Amino acid sequence: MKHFSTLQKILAGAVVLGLALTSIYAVYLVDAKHNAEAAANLAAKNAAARQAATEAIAAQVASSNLGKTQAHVSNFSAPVLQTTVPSSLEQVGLSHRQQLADVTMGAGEKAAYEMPVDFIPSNQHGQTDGAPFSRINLKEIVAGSQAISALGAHLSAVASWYGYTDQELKQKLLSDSSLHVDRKGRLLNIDAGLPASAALSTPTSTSTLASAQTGTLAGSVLNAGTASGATVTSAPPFPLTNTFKLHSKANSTRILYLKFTGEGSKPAFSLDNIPSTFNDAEQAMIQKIWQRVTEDYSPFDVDVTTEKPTNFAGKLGVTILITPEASSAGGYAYLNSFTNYTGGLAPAFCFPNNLANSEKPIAECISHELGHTLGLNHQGQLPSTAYYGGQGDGEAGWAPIMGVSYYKNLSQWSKGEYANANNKEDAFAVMAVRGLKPNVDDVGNTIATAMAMSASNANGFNNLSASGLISVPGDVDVFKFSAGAGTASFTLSGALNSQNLDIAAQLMDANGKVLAITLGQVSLNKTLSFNLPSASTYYLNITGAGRGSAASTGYSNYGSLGQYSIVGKTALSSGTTTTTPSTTPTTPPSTTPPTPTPSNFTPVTVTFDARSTIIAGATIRSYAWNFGDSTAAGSGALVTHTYNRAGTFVVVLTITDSLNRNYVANSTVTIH
Ligand SMILES: [Ca+2]
Ligand SMILES: [Ca+2]
Ligand SMILES: [Ca+2]
Ligand SMILES: [Zn+2]
Repeated sequence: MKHFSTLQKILAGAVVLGLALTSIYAVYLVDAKHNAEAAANLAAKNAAARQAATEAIAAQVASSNLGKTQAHVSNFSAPVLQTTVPSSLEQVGLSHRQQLADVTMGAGEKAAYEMPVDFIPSNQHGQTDGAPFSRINLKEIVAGSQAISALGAHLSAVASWYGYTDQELKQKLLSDSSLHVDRKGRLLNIDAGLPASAALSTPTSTSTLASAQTGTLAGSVLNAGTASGATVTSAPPFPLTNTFKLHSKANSTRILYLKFTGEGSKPAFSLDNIPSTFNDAEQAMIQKIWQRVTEDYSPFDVDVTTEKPTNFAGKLGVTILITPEASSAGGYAYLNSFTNYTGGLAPAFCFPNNLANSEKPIAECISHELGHTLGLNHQGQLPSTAYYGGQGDGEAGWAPIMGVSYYKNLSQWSKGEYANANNKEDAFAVMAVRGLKPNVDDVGNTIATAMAMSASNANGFNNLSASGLISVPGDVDVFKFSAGAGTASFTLSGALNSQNLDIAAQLMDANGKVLAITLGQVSLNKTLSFNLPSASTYYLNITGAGRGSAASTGYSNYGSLGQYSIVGKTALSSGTTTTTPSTTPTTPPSTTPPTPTPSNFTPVTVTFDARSTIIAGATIRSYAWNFGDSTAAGSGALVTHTYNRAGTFVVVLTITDSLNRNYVANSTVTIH
């Protein structure tokens, strides 16, 4: 097939020098005039089709007179020929997002989503008495204007149950095609999934290596045959025996149960088509998904758990089922279904097979659907975007959880502060009505109520540590420590996986005078260093920061909440150290296994190699690398980059050729 003869490929590799190997990826470049046809091939709707297309292309390339060797590769993004250089992953994801509103499903298929008739979502006050639903009997689950006409005279009762005026409910139904009314008049959102073609543009756990693995690959690993030979294992954050015993706050009376084990005829979560058992990779992904959802809900007094609850007395909550399903939806949830917890059928679902079977989109889906169960509606943008895709770039690229957050690293709760937001409801106020309240503050907000950091005298230094939670906007956690004269340095880190907190810190003296602040650092995590003038007691304030313009480029501190840890080092203060905290935390310690501190982390240098790239009929003018950690862009066909912290990073390579055409590919790198 002659039209494939101009297909070329980029092989781009990652060689880790040091502790860990990261992902290997390749992308096929497509000559502009054949782009449409090749893109159609590569946008095949499932992995099998994509693999077949890949092999067909590779075979054509191999047999062409260009003499390129075939390389089998397992982790590459769909090629995207750009008309402009992408500034962010957002542009890569744009075409996918535009498909988000297009769930095509028959009424019969939707009927499978219906809850039993006795299920009552709570009303605008969080109550379930006096519901109108027993009087309503519609023919089928419907959306949009069909829903309005089907509800007919019942529309007012349904609207007022949910706290909307008639006009508001009509407007929601007409502007958000995901909003449905079931046969009993109950509202549910049926959300679109992630197209299979987007699968590899989002972080996955399939490209991670355990830090224990020390193998070093020399040279390019991207020659034929070697790419797929690089065995990659996914390290679980916790022992495998704990996979279904994870609790973020076991003693809470509020429950968010992430059910991966199936329900009735709905199979268990599975990546290997063997739903009866969970292999190591599946368990690792479950654990990491739990970490991500836990961070989104960490500000609240709620137990995010993978363990089936057994004691329901006096508890509010909801179960979300994570199960593969043959439909085009990514997930769905009944509005206000977070209510008296009974252990009954799940009113909320995520379908991993329609979420690229990948950690981040599955986790984002879970947090989003749980948001619906807590009363939250979609956050879109006027005039006609149902799901807002966010703004900003790189590590601090931001999206609202109730919009679509697959394509941005940082997902937070929002009150619609971005330009032209169609929904400015205060997410925390809405969730509070359902019974989800912020955690009691763990660390005092003032010098007078400061908590002493843990301190230990080792290696001639005073080693400090602390951890905590920013639980509401404006929460300040003040820590105190004693130190001698000399340099004091601190590393401030958010949750290890998918932090929501953009940390800010101030160092103060005993009089409250500010000595140093974190300012202008690109990372969500921060460092702080200062030469203390004398032996004394000092204070460190931690809070959540905004960044850029909440209207256009960044976010306010509204959703900049979450878990953090601090490690520090100072000169010894007159040979003694303080080890007793001055106050006892009012919140019992979480049963969450401790987050490893950054002090254990050794920077990892990664080599990216795109030297084998050829573009037919043109020469390559430039290579631009966005390493995904908010550091400066790299250039050249062969680059090295040092990651100074653990995390999963989306690496975007943009190539510009001599005809000013731009090509972009991306992959994820996970650093342990
Ligand atoms: Ca998040
Ligand atoms: Ca706090
Ligand atoms: Ca505080
Ligand atoms: Zn939704």
